[in-house]
Amino acid sequence: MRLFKILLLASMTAVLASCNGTAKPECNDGHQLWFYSMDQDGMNLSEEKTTMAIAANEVREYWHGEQAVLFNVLETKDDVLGPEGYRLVFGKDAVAVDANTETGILYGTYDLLRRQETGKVLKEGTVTEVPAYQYRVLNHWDNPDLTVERGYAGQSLWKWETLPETVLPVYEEYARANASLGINCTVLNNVNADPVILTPEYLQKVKVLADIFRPYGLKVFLSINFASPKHIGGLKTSDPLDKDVAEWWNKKAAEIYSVIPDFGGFLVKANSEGQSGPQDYGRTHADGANMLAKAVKPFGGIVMWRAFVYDPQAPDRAMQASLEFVPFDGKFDDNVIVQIKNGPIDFQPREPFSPLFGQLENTTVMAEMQITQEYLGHSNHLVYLHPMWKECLDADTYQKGEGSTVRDITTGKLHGRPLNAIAGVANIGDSTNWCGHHFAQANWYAFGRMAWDPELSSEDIADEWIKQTFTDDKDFVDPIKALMLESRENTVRYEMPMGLHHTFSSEGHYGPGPWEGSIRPDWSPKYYHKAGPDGVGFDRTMNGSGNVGQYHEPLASLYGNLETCPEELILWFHHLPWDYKMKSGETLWDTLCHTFQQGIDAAAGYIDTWADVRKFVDEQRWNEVNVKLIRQAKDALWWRDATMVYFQTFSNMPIPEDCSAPQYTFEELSKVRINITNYETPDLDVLPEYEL
Ligand code: GCW
Repeated sequence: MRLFKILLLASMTAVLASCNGTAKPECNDGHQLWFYSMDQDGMNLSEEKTTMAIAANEVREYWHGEQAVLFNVLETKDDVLGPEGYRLVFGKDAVAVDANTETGILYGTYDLLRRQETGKVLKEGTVTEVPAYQYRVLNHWDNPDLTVERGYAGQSLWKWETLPETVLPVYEEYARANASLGINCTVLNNVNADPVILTPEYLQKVKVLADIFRPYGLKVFLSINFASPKHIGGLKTSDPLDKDVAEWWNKKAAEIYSVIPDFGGFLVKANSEGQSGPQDYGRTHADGANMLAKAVKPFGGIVMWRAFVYDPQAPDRAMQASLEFVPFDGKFDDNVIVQIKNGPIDFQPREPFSPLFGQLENTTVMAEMQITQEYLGHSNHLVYLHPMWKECLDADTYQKGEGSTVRDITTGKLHGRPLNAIAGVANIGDSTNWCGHHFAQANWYAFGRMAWDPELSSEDIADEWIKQTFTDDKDFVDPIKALMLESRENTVRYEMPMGLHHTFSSEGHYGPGPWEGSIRPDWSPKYYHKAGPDGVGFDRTMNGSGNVGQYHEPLASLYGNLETCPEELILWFHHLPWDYKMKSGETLWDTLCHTFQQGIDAAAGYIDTWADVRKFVDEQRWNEVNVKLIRQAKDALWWRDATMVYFQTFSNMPIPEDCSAPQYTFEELSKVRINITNYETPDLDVLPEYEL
């Protein structure tokens, strides 16, 4: 029937016609990001590229206040402010921006302009701001061939083939956008790293970017391939305990720093998903990380060593990182940070926090969040991710008793550690609007603001972003903010409610494929949902895999006990019969159906909300978002149909009457192929058609 009907002809025409339309004054391609309210006529970047000149230019071009703005690089250093903090001192005739460094002045300038655009300029008083994290890092999963792993916004921003000669304006625009948020580090290339990045030829290209970014306070890092000594160094081995290998890395580090004196250091994915690592030579994560750490140490560099490891033979992937890393707690050099994904599996719409945060007591650890929406509808779905990240940072690990949050562990506060960092996997590409979906810009924005101040609320960040990106009219801000704030929870509802996880189709992790098998058991959805005639869910209690035991008490008991396990994670930790009675008195089956339905209804409601605010938005952005909202609502139906009609083959229970009826059968849905290559977002017309 309708499965592959070409959809949305009407709306597509609207998009094409948008810029000729007369309904709204201006077209807007979204390129101006959150600077839109401020520089609708195009970005006026400073001609002189020093930090102070850039800050002065921003004030000259965009400050409309009556007061004069004074920059004050403090002669006597202020211990509170450190190298990046600033103080805004508001007075009747002047606003002073005080900082120890020029970078601090620049950050203060962007704060001042943000206040202007969001109505938060003070008449009088002082604001002091110091970043909570020292390293606020974007991770780009960009490849030399311009593809972006899990990128849904076009190709890589870095045009390696035309660097170092050709310098595109977006390089500087990118630096400015990051500086406006306080993001101060960028890892340019994919963690699945091509060794070519460390060749002299590529280092010259990297240097050009580093030079452009420097006045904006943005430092460059590189992901390295652990086997580089073999691939590009002509050595027979990459064994970290081999003298020649260590020497090769020492020399390579010296070479990099001679080209890029403020180079940040290395990010490493080792012995994970086929990447080489120290275990190839019978060595440990600590051996590998420390060898690299020693190479960059003389230059002030650091090593971010990822803990994203898992093993196809392991009975529970959620336990693997802890099993591999806890034995080396306390064995890492002081310029190594172990980089841990927020959850123990892989950026699912909801995971509990990774137990490794609580388990490593003598190791510096950082959190890795995913800004790109690999598992949350790519750049087709509107999902505001800050609530998901904050859920992790606010989680209490009980490492040193109550109050040991992931936030306080990773900011260094809990242990008084000087080195601290946070990373986000970028959602940026060369598409005109940077992120593929106009609302995905909010996630880049929110990551930056969170990295500066992890205590900011999701609501305040959304409020700021909306006012700068669209309008500060209350009739737009209120409904759109409410929509954004609900959107993550709602995606959980229509994709994987109640602790279900990894029920994706292997085709690009876009749509559902809960029935799929795989060459590797841990790449198959069945490994995670364990649906069968007896029920559904992963038993991670002490009678099951024992994963709950990796959490400190009282969490081990809380999660392990059916009475106390939060229902939003119940199928993450427990395997339950289909007719299990939930606290509400409903069966598990009915609750699953109703939760999906809530997600479906809310996603359909976004379309109405967007229609209601149409008059506030230019035609181009309104249309482009509208097309995607329609797809999102259809995808919600697709997810429910696929998951529940497949589960029905085991439960034999009916979809409750107060839920909408599935539009396809299991046979029809299991034949859907969306053929995504190169990690792109699928074309809308290859997705199953749905009636809304
Ligand atoms: O989320 C998974 C992705 C891989 C990614 C890997 C990782 C860069 O599916 O594409 O590889 O995680 O984080 O290393």
